[in-house]
Amino acid sequence: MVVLGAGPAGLLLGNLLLAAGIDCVVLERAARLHVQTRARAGFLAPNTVRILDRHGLADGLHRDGRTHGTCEFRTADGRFRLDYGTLGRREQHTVYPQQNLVTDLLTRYLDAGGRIRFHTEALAVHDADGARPHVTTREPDGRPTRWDARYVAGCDGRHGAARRSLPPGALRHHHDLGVSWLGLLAEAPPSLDAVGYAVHDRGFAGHMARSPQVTRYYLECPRGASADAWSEERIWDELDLRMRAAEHGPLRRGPIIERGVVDLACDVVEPLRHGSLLLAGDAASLTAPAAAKGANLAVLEAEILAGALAEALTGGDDAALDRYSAQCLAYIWRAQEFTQWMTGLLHATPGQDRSGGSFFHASLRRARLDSLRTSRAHQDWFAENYVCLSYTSEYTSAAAPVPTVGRRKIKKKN
Ligand code: RFL
Repeated sequence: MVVLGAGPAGLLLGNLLLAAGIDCVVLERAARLHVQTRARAGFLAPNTVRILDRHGLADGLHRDGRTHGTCEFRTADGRFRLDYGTLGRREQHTVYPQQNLVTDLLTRYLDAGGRIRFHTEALAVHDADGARPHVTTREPDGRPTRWDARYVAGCDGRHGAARRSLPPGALRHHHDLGVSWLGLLAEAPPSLDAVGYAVHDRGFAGHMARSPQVTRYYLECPRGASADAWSEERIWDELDLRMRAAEHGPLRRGPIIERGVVDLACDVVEPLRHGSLLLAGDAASLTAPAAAKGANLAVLEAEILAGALAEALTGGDDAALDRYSAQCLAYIWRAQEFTQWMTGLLHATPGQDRSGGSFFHASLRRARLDSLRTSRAHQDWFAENYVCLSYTSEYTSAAAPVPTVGRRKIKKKN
């Protein structure tokens, strides 16, 4: 079994396969240090925590993570807070930086004897529909190498080899949200005890805690803008303006330690299985960061895939693998739908500035925010979708049982 990519999806899958006694190797293009320090997600859904708990992989997040259940919207009409942890299903996020989760998963995988090759770039997956599936790689010294495998898990993100190797018939539903964000990490404590969403005529601004020392900020910026064009002073002044610091209190400034422009886009590959090649995580679908779904989907899909692979490889039963794609796509489309809604809530719709469109759409957005501020039913709906991936009876009843790390090992057959 070959797993491409050592992100949350690939490393959780590696741990679960190892626990099932399935021989696997993880191939990772980047260096170990890069993988362990890449700052991205931070808001883990309760279902993600439950999955990691189920497999004994949540010690780090219980030790160092913090639960979080409030968000604040700031608009020209004032501000309001939603204690989403007390609404809907009454569940909270756990704030735990993705690089810490990746480090935990990698450490456990290596401690359990897992094989991983860093600096090894997968070039392509071959013969996924045939009798001799294999992966070709470029080794650290530049040599091409071939890895034969019964199954290949494509967990190598949106630009990885798995996506490039899809057969011509595979569908890629791509949707450009038409908005770009300057994503920033500031070496500064959070300025609010809530996720902050500022809706402003100059564009969206966001505030999200990562740790007591580091905070993520976002600034909507024009498409094609360069991250380096923004001086630190300009960034903080713009954040102050859009977050309405003069009215609601100052932001705690600090050096900007990371910056990059993200063009908000969503896409979904369909189906997620092509013979021996199975996609999970960002390789399967990309969600814009507005609703913090990407890492959570990656963990959910890795667990479902691990169970299905264990049944196929140790029990000789492919039924769960056959269901894998449809099962995950149900969650993916729900996450996409909410992300789309959330993106619409936070931005003016680009390209609608002509013929009074901008006023019309700004007014719709205002009405939507007002409904969220005043309607308990709307708030419950928001909380449920914000914090959860939809729980369907399908997942709880029909998912293949998943081997548990640190518990009884399933005997390996092949
Ligand atoms: P990853 O984490 O991208 O890992 C893929 C790995 O594959 C390697 N790779 C290859 N290896 C071998 N051969 C090749 N040809 C390869 N090509 C690539 C890469 O080096 C990498 O190590 O994918 P995975 O595991 O699917 O995990 C997905 C998540 O990383 C992603 O969805 C989230 O970070 C999205 N996201 C968020 N998700 C949340 O659930 N909550 C959040 O709060 C949240 N915040 C964010 C985010 C993404 C962001 N970016 C990247 C736009 C904030 C930001 C700024």
